[in-house]
Amino acid sequence: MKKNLMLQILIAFILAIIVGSIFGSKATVVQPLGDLFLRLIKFIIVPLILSTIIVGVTGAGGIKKLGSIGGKTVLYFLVTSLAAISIGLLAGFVFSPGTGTDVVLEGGAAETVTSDGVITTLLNIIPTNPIEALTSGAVLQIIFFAIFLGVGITLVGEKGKPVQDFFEGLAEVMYKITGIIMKLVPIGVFGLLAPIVGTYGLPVLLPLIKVIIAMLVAVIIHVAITYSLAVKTLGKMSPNQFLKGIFPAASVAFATCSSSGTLPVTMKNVQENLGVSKETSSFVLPLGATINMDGTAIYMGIAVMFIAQYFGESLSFSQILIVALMGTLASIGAAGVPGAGLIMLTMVLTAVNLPLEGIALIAGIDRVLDMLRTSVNIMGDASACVVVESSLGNKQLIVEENSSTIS
Ligand code: DAS
Repeated sequence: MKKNLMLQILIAFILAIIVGSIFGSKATVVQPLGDLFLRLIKFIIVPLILSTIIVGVTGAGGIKKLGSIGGKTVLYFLVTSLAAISIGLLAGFVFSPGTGTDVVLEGGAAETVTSDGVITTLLNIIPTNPIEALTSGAVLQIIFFAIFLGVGITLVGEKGKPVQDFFEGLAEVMYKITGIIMKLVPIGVFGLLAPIVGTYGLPVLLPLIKVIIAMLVAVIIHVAITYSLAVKTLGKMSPNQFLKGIFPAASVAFATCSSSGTLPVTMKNVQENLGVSKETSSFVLPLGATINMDGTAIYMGIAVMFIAQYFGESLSFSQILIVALMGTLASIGAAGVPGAGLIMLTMVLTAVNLPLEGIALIAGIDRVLDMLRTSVNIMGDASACVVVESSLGNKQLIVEENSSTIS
C-alpha cells in the first residue's frame, strides 16, 4: 500500500460528501461499490483470524510469555475502556444534550437485551463445534479455538511443526489477499459513505446535534489524550506517527461501522505503518475487535446522560458508578458489527432504571454515532498493539516520524 492511499481516502470522503449532498437518497445508486468492498473484507476474516492467532500463539515464545501478553492486553483494554466511559459521562454532563432538545419521542420502547450473564457469556466462548464456529463466523469462539490450537501445537513440539507451517503459510496468503483488497479502500469508503450522507441530511441531524457534538468532542479527547499519552509514554511512538499510520483502518471502520470487518485493514496498518509484529497484532487485534470498544463505551456514557436528561431524571453518584461499570461490560459484550452499541445500550439503561423508550430518541442518528465509535474502537485496539509490543521490548516499532512508510 502506498503513502498516497491516505490522499485517495480523503478524496473518497470529499466525493462522498459532495455526491450525497447533491443527490440525497438517490446516492444509494453507488451502494453496491460499498457492499462489494464490505463483502471482500468480510470473506477473509475467518481464515485470517484463525491462521494469524495460531501464528501469534505459536510465535509468542512459550505459554508463559503468551500469558504475559494476554494479561497486559486485557489490563490495557480495561483501563482505556474505563477512561472512555468516564470521558463519555463527563461530555454528557457538560453538553447536557438531553435538556432543551426538541426531538419528539416516536415509537415504543426497545426490547431489553437480556444479557446471558457473565458466566453464560464466558461459557459460550467455548465452541462445542469448532467447524460450526468457523462456518458461522462466531469470532470469540474462533479466537478461543485458535488460541487452544496454538497452545496445543506449542505443547506438542516437533510433531506439531507441519500444522504450524500450514497455518503460517495460510496467514501469509491471507495477508497478501488483504493487501490486494486494501487497494479498494477508497472505492469502498466512497460507496459506503455517499448513501449515508444522502440519507442523513440536516433535518435528521439538527434536532440531535448536541449529542453528535458531545460524541465528537469526547472522541477527540479520548484519542488526543488517552491514546496519544499511551503510545507516547508506553509505546515510545509519536502520536502523529500513530494517527497517520492507523488512518486507513480508521477510515474503513468509519465507513463500515464494523470493527470485525475492518480487522484485516487494522492488521495491515499496525504491521506496515506502526511496525507491530505479526505475533502481537494477530493476538491483540482479533481479541480487541470483539471485546475492546472504547468508542462504544464513550457512546454509552453520552447516551445514558442524554436519556436521563430528556426524561428529567437525575442520576445519583452510585447510579453513575453503575453506568460506568455496566457501560464497560456492555462495550466488552458488544459485537464488532454495525449498531451493536445501540442494542447493548438497553442493558445499561435497565441497570439504572431509565426508560428504554429513550433509545428511540437516538436510534435515528445511530449510524452517524456508530461511525465515530467504531473508528475509536479500532484505534484503541491499534494503540494496545503498540503498547504491548513496546512492553515486550520489541524494537521494530516505528518510533520515529517516517511518513514515507504510511500505507
Ligand atoms: N459498530 C460496532 C463496532 O463494529 C460498535 C458499536 O456499534 O458500538 O465496533
